[in-house]
Amino acid sequence: MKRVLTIQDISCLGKCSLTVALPIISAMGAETAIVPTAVLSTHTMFSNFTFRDLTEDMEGIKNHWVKEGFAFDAIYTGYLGSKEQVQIVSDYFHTFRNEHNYIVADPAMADNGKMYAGFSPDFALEMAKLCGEADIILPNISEACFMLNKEYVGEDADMDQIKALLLELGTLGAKTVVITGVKLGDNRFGFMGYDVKSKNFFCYDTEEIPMKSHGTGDVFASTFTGALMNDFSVYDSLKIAADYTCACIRNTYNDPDAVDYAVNFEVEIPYLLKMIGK
Ligand code: PXL
Repeated sequence: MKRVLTIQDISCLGKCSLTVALPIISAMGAETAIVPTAVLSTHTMFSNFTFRDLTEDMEGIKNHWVKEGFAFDAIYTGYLGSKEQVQIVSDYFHTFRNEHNYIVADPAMADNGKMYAGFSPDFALEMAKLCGEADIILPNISEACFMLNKEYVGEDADMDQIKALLLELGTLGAKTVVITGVKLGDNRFGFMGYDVKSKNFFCYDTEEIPMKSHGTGDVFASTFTGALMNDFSVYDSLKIAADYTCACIRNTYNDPDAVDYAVNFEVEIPYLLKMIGK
């Protein structure tokens, strides 16, 4: 069985980060090891959330695993709580990178042109360095702009603006750079990417559901990592992630009882498994 290491927070209630990554990657048939970076009562869109920083535990976990000789088929990082944690995650990359594994970095830190609570723009520059050490990066438009220290281009950025961002992201060091949440025509929505070595751009779109929700970036990145672990190519894994994320948003949009802080990813897991032939 393939083994994924995912490094991100536990938001105890809120259906994001580890409470999304664990069920999705497990359902897709890969073992998931975790390094929790912090424990929060909820994600940071709620007011007055608690936050327990777990930085102190991160090195000890790594050192124990080195002694045990553990290896990972993918390392997937999401929300990190501080610049110090970014540095420790970089050490994880150096320690566990090998010729066969994938390093996937989702620089979860901003949306709609604004950094999440508690982050300042200089955090994004640190995150950009970490993204340079990954194989594949998955920022949204806001995160791409913050990492490049550029003015926010807006959610309606056109393909030329996104291509310019991708070219610049491509200089950071990752092999494949992808921007998620891109408008790709009337009522179409998806991702655009750039393969640095071949200099090829690519994109894929799904129906645009007129609803913004929380945790969709985590659903996308977890599904992408899970699909890679099922031996799909990078592009096919991105497509599977886009189709599943779209289904989750659609389901939530059509559910009058849905919560307003996350998507109904649970009920679409059978669809996801069908897409990957399980
Ligand atoms: O979904 C990304 C995410 C992860 N973790 C925490 C968050 C968010 C988004 O707001 O607040 C703690």
